[in-house]
Amino acid sequence: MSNELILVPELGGNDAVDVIEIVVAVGDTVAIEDTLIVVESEKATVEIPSPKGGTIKAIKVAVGDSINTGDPLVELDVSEDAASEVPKQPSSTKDEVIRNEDATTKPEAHQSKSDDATPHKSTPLTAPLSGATSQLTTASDAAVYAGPAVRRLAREMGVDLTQVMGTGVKGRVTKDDLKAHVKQRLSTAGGAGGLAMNLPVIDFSQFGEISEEALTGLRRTAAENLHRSWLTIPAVMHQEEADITELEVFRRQTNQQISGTKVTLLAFLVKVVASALQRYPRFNSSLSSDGSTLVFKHYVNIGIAVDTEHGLMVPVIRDADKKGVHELAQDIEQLAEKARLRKLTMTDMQGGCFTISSLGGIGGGYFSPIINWPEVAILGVGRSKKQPYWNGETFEPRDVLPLSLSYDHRVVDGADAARFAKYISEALGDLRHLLL
Ligand code: CAO
Repeated sequence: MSNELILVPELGGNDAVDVIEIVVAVGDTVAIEDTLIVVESEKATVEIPSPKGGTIKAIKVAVGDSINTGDPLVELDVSEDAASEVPKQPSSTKDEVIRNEDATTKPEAHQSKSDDATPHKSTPLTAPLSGATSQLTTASDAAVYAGPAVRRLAREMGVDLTQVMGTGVKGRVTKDDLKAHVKQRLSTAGGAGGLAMNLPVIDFSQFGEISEEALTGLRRTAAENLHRSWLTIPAVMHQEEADITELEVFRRQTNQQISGTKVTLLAFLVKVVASALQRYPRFNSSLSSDGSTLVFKHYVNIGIAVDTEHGLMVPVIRDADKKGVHELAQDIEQLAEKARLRKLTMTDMQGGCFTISSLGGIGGGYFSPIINWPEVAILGVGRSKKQPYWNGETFEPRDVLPLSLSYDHRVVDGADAARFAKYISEALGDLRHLLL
């Protein structure tokens, strides 16, 4: 046994690199080529292996340190036994172990620029030893058999690597394993919430007085659904405006002539969107969960976001395309009332094809609504404003409605979105478009 100071090996570059992970702890026994630390440069993540076997006596670097070739790394009590020890293999038998044939060669840093799922020939297929002291990786994570690129991706995604089933050589966790794990988590109830829970715990009381309120089941479910949509849908927001001056005159006249439920702007919006969904069927579709098929719906059910004191609810107006504006207004009134009294049933909230989120009664202009998965688009409606419009001869005051269309770019192209939004704008501007 002899104490040796292990230095940072040749890293193949002139610049300093940052220590992002320390995968050993004082007292750990390491074999030749076991990873000691992981460093990151602008170009790559690199595992630095031990050149000898032995027991870690001291660690000379910390996470976040900037280090160079030749800097002290660890103090190692080199043992003959440990020096000849076969690197540890999780979930493998001893005769399956793959090791560096030339244990006496100078260790090289193991570089992985993108996907390091396939191990380098001389890379030790070892899991880092237990007892990691890194702030970024938990001790149990460190015992998982995965390369630095996968570890980095797991950190970015907030995934606990110990929960991921490795399908690579000797049970190594690959990027595909990580993606499959995330996909599976997202497809189960609570998956997105689970990811959110990996965020660091912050004690806000250290900055001032606080109080707490537990999220209701409804708000938790909404949060999970919104988080899943946010994470999984590549959404684009398209802005359009509609001149609703004539529509508002017509609506007011209509309300003077009818009794009972008042016809609101939202009822007209539902009517016009129902027509747009029939003309542009991709907006009335859903992507299959494996992303290989588009499911077109031959019915038109439109969800309306309702603000309640218990949180956001989205009841669904069925067969909106078959209903007149007055009947739609009655449906909206009834569903909004049920939502506020918490009397909506599961059936009331299922089967939507497209959602309208109207904030116009409250205020606001353009905003970025989050798509209500498995739908592929949502229309956000702000408050109309009187604006000066040039009619060719003079400016005249017009009621202009801001429309924000978020759409899933995997399903809908930008040009389709522009046509869809333009149609809605034109139809709101002149209801005769519905007849064409
Ligand atoms: N511009 C100008 N005025 C508008 C308007 C708009 N875009 N939208 C509604 N108004 C008017 C209505 O016409 C009505 O005026 P009148 O009394 O003169 O007719 C008044 O504002 C109140 O409308 P309302 O909001 O009560 O009714 P609605 O049918 O337009 O909306 C509902 C019903 C249920 C959608 C609405 O009450 C609601 O809950 N909105 C919030 C939705 C929400 O929270 N979205 C965010 C989801 S993401 O967090």
